[in-house]
Amino acid sequence: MATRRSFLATTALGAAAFAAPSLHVIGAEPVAAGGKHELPALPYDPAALEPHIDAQTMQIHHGKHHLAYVNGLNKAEEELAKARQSGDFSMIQHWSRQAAFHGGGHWLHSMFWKIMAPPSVGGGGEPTGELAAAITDSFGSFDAFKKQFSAAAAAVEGSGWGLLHYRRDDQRLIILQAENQQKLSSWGTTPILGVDVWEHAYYLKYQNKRPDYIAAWWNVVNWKNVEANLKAAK
Ligand code: MN3
Repeated sequence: MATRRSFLATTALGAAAFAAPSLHVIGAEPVAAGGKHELPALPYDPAALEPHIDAQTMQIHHGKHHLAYVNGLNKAEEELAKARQSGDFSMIQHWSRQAAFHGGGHWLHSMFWKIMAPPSVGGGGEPTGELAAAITDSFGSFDAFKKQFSAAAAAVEGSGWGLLHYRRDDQRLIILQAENQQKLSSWGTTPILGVDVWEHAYYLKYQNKRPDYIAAWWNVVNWKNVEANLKAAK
């Protein structure tokens, strides 16, 4: 990425792009030289989202769980490269599944950190501008959207995510669930907001009370970055 940034900084077009909201707000950062995926840094201190999300949860979630998805994705891609070299595809089912699971985890967590912010620097409240208009168009009102999203996230069976997607075909926002990191996906849609409802995201502070965690999570949503995601998805 350093190479790309250096390149962009030296061109007029790059200077304009660099001043705009991050081109990589959504999902995973571009892979570094050598083609390996890397754990992105948290954009704030692990304690910054307290009291809504506690520091220890953030440290374990980012430093252990997200890292495991990065490593798992790299491993799956290495094994698929080996299979292409050897011509032995006997494990193709396994490594394809691993690539989807860990790739989904890396992408969604990379988005998740960026769509949150401490309330003191803009987290929480309600969206404005283009995003607010899109939510009203698609769901009737922000309140109706919030209720549907909260209900969908709370009702995910087992581990997964509540996700707001932008669908290019009809320019609408839709709410979907994901089980694990990748099941129940649709096509032609891009997630722009997500809440992680795996137990590792809330168990230390909220125990079994997933709806309480979701209710608190709204206080740290970074609507400016969600709006940037919407613009990037278009
Ligand atoms: Mn997680």
